[in-house]
Amino acid sequence: MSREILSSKFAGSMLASALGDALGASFYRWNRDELRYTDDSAMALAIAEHLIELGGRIDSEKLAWKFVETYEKEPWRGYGPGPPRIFKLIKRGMGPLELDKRLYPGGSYGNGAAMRIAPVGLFFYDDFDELRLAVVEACKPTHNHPLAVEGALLEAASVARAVKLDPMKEVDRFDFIDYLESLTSSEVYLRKLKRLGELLEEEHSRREVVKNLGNSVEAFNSVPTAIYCYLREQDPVKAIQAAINLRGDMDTIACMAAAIAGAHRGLEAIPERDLARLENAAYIRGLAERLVEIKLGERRG
Ligand code: RVK
Ligand code: MG
Repeated sequence: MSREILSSKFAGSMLASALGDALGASFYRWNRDELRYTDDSAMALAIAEHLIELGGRIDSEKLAWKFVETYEKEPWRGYGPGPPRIFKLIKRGMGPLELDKRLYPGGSYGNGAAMRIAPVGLFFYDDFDELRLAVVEACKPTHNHPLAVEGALLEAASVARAVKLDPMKEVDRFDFIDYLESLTSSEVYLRKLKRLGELLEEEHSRREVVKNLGNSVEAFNSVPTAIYCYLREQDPVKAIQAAINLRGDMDTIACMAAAIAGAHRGLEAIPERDLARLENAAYIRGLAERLVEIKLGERRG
């Protein structure tokens, strides 16, 4: 793949996911001129900055502190209930890892790990073993339930797979689902991956899609839904619209669906007029480009 295409895919994924997050979050707001993203993108950008600072590695302890710093700068971004409580415990010296296990039995299975994982999927797109290790590290500060980690792995692996696709061609949906099935062992994800393949075969009502795949904050009720929206539409803006139509935790589902679609189609698939309204778009694009430079060995962290 040419450098130009890789660069377009990294930028396309990070900007589309922030756009999906912001459009999903602005749905109920009267002022839709300004597109403001939420905790999903704030944390994804923190991971991207962390990868850049460490020259292409994830260190879970340092990342936990990075999340604390990111939260303290902008606590109003709309975080889920768990992370702010975890950040307080870390500040009190109780951490910095796996404190979600004090809040939820077995740790959190919220979608908060999957929603922020796209930069990991991009950076490790060509090495699945590295990707898997980096996903586990990126989950440790806040989401240690196996279903959260598996959801984050499925999202990251989807982004990675999409980077490898020809931006001008349609994805083979069933090949994509087979690949994801080969990565997961848990009953709920296997069942939902199978079901989403069936749902893609014909038109279904919103109610039926939500009933089968879910649209709520648990990883297993949103990651398969995001993959469904991507595979159905394949274009970032249409995938975002499909996710918003499902309501529920639509900012996060749109964010995750668009991260995959943007990695497939690249920056060119995102309309300029939307990017012009997205806060920090130039900064996000710059981060994506620095990730490419580190990936290609053009610069160190
Ligand atoms: C508003 C039982 C569990 C659980 C477990 C449930 C923000 C809890 C973000 C918990 C994201 C919720 C979204 C979210 C999620 C998790 N047993 N219930 N073991 N583990 N839950 O608090 O960062 O939007 O009801 O870790 O994953 O943008 O409150 O939050 O879309 O899942 O919230 O889990 O964020 P948390 P999160
Ligand atoms: Mg959010």
